[in-house]
Amino acid sequence: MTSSKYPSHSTVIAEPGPIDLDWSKTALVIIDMQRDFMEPGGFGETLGNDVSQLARAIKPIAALLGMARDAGILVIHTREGHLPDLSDAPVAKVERGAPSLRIGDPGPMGRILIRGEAGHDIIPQLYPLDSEIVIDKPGKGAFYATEMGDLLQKYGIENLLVCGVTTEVCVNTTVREANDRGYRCVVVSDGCASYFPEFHEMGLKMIKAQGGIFGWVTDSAAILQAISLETSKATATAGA
Ligand code: TIU
Repeated sequence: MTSSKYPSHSTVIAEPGPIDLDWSKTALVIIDMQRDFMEPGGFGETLGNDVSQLARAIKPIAALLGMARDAGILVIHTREGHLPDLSDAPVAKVERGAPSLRIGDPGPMGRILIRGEAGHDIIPQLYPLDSEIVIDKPGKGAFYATEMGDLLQKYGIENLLVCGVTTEVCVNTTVREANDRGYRCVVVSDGCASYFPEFHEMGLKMIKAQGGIFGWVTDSAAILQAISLETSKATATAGA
């Protein structure tokens, strides 16, 4: 937190219960909001998916991103993708299923899911600032074969606000990896989306069930409200 206009911590209404977040120890993690998943002609569509299902997550994430930038909360973007020579792409992943184009094949946005190609880039609406961290990951989880763990330690992060796509694949995998490493994960329901609405619902339920077996689930309004409520309280106290 670099701005005194925002509180140092807030209680966020969530399921299975409220959670108090120290914003200086919290990072906003935006998973794989890449053209390859969000736009026609990319990896998501080559797998047979209706990519329009994911667009609903953009606005809520943009609101959180604006808040985080304003408040000085650490922002981490991730991108799933592979090196041009595919040396970090397991054959078992490349050969999976019957996509119309495989990882590495040339598509309308460049080679499918390859670093440096247009399709691999983050969508313009949520484009990272030069100052923000971008983690390139070869897997579904943000910790596997990346610098994620070291970075979170370096910044003293204990809590993750997680959003992005898709709910049941890269968001869930990342939350499970983070939970095992001791991070409190708060997943933003309207900031996540899936090609399968029923998987989105169940993906969120799995996280918050059993007393929050992997973490908490909230929505973007609850986070924004928690911050603004605390801000107005602080303003009222300062003015009293
Ligand atoms: N296919 C699908 O739902 N997701 C992925 O392959 N990667 C991410 O979730 N980012």
